Amino acid sequence: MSKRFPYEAGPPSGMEKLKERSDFLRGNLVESFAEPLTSAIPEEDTLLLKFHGSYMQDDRDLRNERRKQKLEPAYQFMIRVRLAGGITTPEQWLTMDELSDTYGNGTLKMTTRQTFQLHGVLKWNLKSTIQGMNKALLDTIAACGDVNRNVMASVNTEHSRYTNEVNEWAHKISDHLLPRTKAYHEIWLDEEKVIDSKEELEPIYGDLYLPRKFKIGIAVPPSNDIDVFSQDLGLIAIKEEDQLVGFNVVVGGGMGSTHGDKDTYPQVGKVIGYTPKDKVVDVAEKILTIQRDYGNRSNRKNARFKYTVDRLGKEWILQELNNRLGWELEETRDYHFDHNGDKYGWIKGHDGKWHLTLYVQNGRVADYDSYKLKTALREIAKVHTGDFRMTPNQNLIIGNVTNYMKPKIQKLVDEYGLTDGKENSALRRNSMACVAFPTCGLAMAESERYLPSLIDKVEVLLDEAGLREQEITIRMTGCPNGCARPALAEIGFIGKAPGKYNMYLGASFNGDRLNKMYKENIGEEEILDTLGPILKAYAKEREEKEHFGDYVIRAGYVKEVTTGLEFHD
Ligand code: SRM
Ligand code: SF4
Repeated sequence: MSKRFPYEAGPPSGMEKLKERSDFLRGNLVESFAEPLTSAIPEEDTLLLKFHGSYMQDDRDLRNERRKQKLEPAYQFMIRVRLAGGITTPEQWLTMDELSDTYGNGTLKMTTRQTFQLHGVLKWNLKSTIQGMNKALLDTIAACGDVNRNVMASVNTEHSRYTNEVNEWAHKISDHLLPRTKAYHEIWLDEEKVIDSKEELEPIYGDLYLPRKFKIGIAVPPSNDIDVFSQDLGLIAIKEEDQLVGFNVVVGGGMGSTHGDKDTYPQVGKVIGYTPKDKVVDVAEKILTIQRDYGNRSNRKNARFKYTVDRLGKEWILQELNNRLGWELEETRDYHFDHNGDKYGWIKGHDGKWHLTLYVQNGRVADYDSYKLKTALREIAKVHTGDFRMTPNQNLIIGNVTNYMKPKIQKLVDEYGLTDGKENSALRRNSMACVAFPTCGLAMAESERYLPSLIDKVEVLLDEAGLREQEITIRMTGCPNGCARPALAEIGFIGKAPGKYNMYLGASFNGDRLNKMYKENIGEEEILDTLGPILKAYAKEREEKEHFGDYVIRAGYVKEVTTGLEFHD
């Protein structure tokens, strides 16, 4: 690979070479999926498959048993839908529901970036699954891979006037930054192979795409539900006289790190200016191309835009952006965030339509013994005339319900006992956990399957301290990649080994400050022994309206982290 970019950190990584020879993400995917002798595909193809929205995984619960029986691991595929802004129609919901039963493991996972994932799809069924989605006008292109991922958009229904328009902007940005290769259509949808001129094929990305994944999200203050400071490119909607006028631009956030490697860290994005709304697509493109040209293509652990921004400085990024735009970003406009969680229950939108935010534990839509959530949502989808909105906190909004339909939806909600979470502690309502075991190949500890039972026990401590209704954010991940954005939780847990977690405290309630490690590698007993006294002290000593994350800093439990560079100190 010849020198193509202004910045070279070293020899290109293997992934760069693979992208280059992949013929615009085709690789040998067709042949590998046709191979009948194994339920797996070769490693190189697993890497390219990500750009098509799917990961090869194996059921980790079965690994040891299968090894003993000398069987290959129980290979299966996870598939993620591309869904900017997280809104689907009832018909699309029904399609996903059906596909999860026909080809998946019978559950739907609503992700921390507002989309669906199916787990447990077998190699032989992946194409049919994608074709099934296609019939419902859903696709999975660029849901994963070194490209712009799902663009998030606030679903804060209290400010529905803006969230609807913001959702449209999320779509415009997403569409503009979509890879143009026809590989997806050929491989999965059997469309004729198109011979394009290579220069025209990927005008924004080029054939090497980006050095790493790239994430964009749009927040509508005062809600920071999308965690705007965790995005590679965050946009903060600015309103004037009841109109959306533009966006503040935030660059270089991210959550992932590697245990024990101080060169990797979570980071909060930096606000660099303001763009009028009609120029935001151009701004997004130009920022993405700065990362394309200056990102680290040698070491994937340091390849995210946050490292590019920290290496070059936000002033340099702004200057380069202005040069590429041919005009200058304006001064940052005032904004204020007061929370990064969801608001539950019925809320009336500006146009008189209703939105019901339901609490869905860790985004897993399934039928449980005494809680038939999946069936209930299917029945609602059959009659619902509005939409479904997946929130950035893994919850679900039954959106755009008319006055006429509201009692009908409420009847189904009551019949199935669906919850808006109000009977839970405020801590549980503000909780998130990533998938982790058994599907995630990178998990070091349980997350989604464990956090609910840990919260049961923390709720006892909260009751003792009189804090059941105190809003505190708690998030857990099974490894430091940070898929549930744990570094932005007032109480964060990051898995280290089975049953062991690092515990972090001190992030802000509105998602603008990172937390800091308080205890390393502790199990449940120590977690509870540690948290109990701190919660009690908080209940006794807190100042009026003081949030838990602010209190633990004031009381000296942890130091304030103002930049990710201090995260490991
Ligand atoms: Fe993630 C990798 C699940 C949001 C940072 N993430 C993975 C993989 C694909 C594991 C793998 O590479 O083999 C996980 C699949 C598990 C499974 O079985 O489904 C996975 N990530 C998820 C989801 C499903 C978690 C969830 O419970 O909702 C989220 C899907 C989002 C989506 O719809 O697109 C998810 N991942 C995130 C977020 C949160 C966000 O984007 O707002 C982050 C932190 C933000 C960031 O990117 O900095 C995140 N995931 C990562 C990383 C670390 C990336 C880094 O550069 O630091 C990895 C590992 C990697 O890329 O090498 C990863
Ligand atoms: Fe897997 Fe780690 Fe992401 Fe959790 S944080 S889903 S364990 S990669």
